Amino acid sequence: MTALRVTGLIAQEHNLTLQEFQNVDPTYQVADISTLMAGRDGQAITLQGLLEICKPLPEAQYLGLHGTLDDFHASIPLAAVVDRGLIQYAKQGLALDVGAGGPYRFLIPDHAACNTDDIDECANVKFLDHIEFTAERGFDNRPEDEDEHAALHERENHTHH
Ligand SMILES: Nc1nc2c(c(=O)[nH]1)N[C@H]1C(S)=C(S)[C@@H](COP(=O)(O)O)O[C@H]1N2
Ligand SMILES: [Mo]
Repeated sequence: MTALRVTGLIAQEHNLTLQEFQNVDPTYQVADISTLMAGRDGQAITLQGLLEICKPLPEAQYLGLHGTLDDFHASIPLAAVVDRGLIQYAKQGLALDVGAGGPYRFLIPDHAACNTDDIDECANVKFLDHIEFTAERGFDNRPEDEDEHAALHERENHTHH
């Protein structure tokens, strides 16, 4: 079972397993993601829940979202997503498989359209296996314009669908 590695400016590093996600306090559970994001489904914890577990240091200002499988990364200001970010860990109660963007996925309700803002749809990082808290903006290879974006989706269609 793949764990989510959480590192950086936090009290203690973590390797969160599916079971640990399932056992997170109900306060931080989202049993049905579609209630927050139309058209999506599955189970998540809120970013608030992750912060409660990992206790970031005051210097932690950015969230590094790493998808190792396809080498996709985003680094976004923590403050901008602190009250709405989600970490999806399951679909229909089962571990998220790669076809569904697993093992974990970052999701942002009310994100901006691709390439229009820091907090855009592109930051809904799939294949998420590592979250890193940093003081400064970290590595980010989200597409920067429409051409890059189109090329990325073209690649996606060949490799993962
Ligand atoms: N690991 C990874 N996550 C990713 C991407 C990617 O190529 N790799 N594409 C991003 C982009 S550009 C968008 S717009 C959304 C698309 O999410 P969807 O396939 O669920 O619609 O996923 C984002 N997350
Ligand atoms: Mo995107």
